[in-house]
Amino acid sequence: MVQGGYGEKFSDRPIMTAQQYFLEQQRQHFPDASGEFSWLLSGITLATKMIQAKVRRAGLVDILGEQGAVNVQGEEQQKLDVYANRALLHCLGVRDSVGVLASEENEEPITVRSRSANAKYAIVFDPLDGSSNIDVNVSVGTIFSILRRPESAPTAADDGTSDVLQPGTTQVAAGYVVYGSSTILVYTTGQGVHGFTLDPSVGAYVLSHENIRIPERGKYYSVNEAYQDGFPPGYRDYLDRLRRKHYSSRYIGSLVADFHRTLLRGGVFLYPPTVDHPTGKLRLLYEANPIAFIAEQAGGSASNGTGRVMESVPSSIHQRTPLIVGGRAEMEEFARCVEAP
Ligand code: AHM
Ligand code: MG
Repeated sequence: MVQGGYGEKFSDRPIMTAQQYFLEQQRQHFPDASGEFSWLLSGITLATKMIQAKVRRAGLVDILGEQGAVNVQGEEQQKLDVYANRALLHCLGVRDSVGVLASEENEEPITVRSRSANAKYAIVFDPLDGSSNIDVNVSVGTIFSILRRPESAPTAADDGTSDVLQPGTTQVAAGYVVYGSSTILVYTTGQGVHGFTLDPSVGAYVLSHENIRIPERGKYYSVNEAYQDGFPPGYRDYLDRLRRKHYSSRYIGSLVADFHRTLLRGGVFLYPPTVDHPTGKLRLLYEANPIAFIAEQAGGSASNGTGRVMESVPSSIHQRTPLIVGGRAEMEEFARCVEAP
């Protein structure tokens, strides 16, 4: 799956940067597109390069630890959370096609451009997912989802909320970046899932994983088993069945990293309802929906415990949801155990 390479010897395949790939895909699938969408995506690549540069220097510069504030979720903000949020707001806020930005770190959406005809998109994001892992050198990431703003006329009370309260099925693009052993950007615009590894020596995301497909069956399940006694019975039964089939387990505690492994190696990731989080912990708009879009585009699926995650109609920006996402075999078994036992 890994493409070409250009170490000592250039491969025959041309080096393809993320930017070139966006433009190429647009030319192929939307020949009349203006190119503004690719320009918008370049805001994400720029911001995530800035974030990864800070992550790579964590421990050397004063960026580790708590900021001293609590975010809208009631969680301690880390300095890197705050930096990552600012980088994305800055890099995306200056793109003309962006009208609204909504972040895990901000209570309300931010309208950067009122109803200008060009400002067609709303972007929701988790600037730094897995923050509890920052201080201990474990992978963290950024997750984003891009929506087209509805064309209906704005109301007086319109603060951008209606722009982002859309089901995941309306996403135009979604992706994530994992700041792991290398930095990788994975995204979809509904034309398959593609991965680009950051080459730090040239500062470019280079195509490394074209058309990723999630294996039909994997060998890992990924869940926080410490909460198992509080899972609904169907989930406990499901995990028992996987264990009887000799699945092994992996859990990092950073959704992006746990999902990235699941995407490449197969298996299933679950964050079920728990005693502390009866409606699940993960956020529908900027965690579950983008991950679900990528999983579906790679041949897998994602459930909220009762049906397809992307069909959930959101009623608030920071709404939580259970999330079960994985390959075909594991999701079919999940449907038999939990969705329609
Ligand atoms: P965050 O966005 O504040 O970092 O929280 C979300 C994270 C996910 O990355 C991860 O899957 C989950 O929380 C881990 O939660 P837990 O520690 O309860 O297992
Ligand atoms: Mg998160």
